[in-house]
Amino acid sequence: MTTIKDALTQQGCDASLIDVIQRILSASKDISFRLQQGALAGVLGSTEDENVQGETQKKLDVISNDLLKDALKQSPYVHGIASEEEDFAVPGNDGGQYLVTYDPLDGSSNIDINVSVGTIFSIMNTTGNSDLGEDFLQAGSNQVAAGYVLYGPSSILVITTGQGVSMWTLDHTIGEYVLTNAKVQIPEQTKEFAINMSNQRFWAEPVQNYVADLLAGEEGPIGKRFNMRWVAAMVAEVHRILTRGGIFMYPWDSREPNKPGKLRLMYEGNPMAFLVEQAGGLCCTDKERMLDVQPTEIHQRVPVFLGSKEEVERAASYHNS
Ligand code: AFP
Repeated sequence: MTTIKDALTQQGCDASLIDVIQRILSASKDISFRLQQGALAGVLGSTEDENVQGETQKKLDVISNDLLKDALKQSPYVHGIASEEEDFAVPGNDGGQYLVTYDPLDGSSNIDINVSVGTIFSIMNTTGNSDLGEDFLQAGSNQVAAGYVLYGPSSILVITTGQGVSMWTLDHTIGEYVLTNAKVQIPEQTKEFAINMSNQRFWAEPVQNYVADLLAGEEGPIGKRFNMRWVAAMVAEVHRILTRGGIFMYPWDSREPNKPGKLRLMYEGNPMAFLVEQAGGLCCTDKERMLDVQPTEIHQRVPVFLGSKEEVERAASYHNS
């Protein structure tokens, strides 16, 4: 049986990067178990606290964040950590080579209704910048690895180190991730889109026009009928798209006009963009390729359009016209 360590070694990853990834996976197994225990583990519901995003923290947000942070801080190879649940960058080991960003539990508003959530992670090299916060501000094209663990009916790891995308299912009988798809490819075309339609009146005109044309179906300019999905967990939407194609959008909207979108660049947009591009899809903002965005702050937000190549190109054309 191919282990994740074998696969990463075959992809040319050095032992230090494999150590970091294995620590993330170790924490993910603990998170998976606690989610499966659900109410029995006494971890459902919210805390009394808010994170830097101004969002109420679920108990499992905090638990998952601490599991990942504690695991990574024990690695001699981790230089720093940035998490959705941490206000500032967390120092690791001064001599470490890698910077790790993560969303410990994406989609956590799904926890209490027993719907899929996930851990999203991204790994870059330190630039040697003595200011740790500044060190993280690298374009997504600098990532050396990225992935997520989707905690659904099964727990599935999806990962890339720049040599394509592979999927691994957690076998709880042996406590290991087992290879279940060695080369993930996103279909270039799709008939499925994902967006939170309740925000329709707040979108910019190009998005209103594009989605209206999706809804117009066979009689509209796109000339085919579309289906819609919305799981309210980016990690589940991306997994569906990696599995059968589609387009996922979280655009800017006028509810909070000073924010470019809801999703965060460093631990949602960039890792998902790396995965989607490596699987033959596209990922962009309303202006540029996601992996080209030059970050200005760790928790910055971006509008996100990602998925099947033909459909993302079509959506981008509405912004260019
Ligand atoms: P939570 O982690 O607060 O549940 O937000 C999840 C998320 O960041 C992303 O995973 C979803 O795609 C998106 O927000 C859902 O946003 P809406 O609740 O506005 O639909």
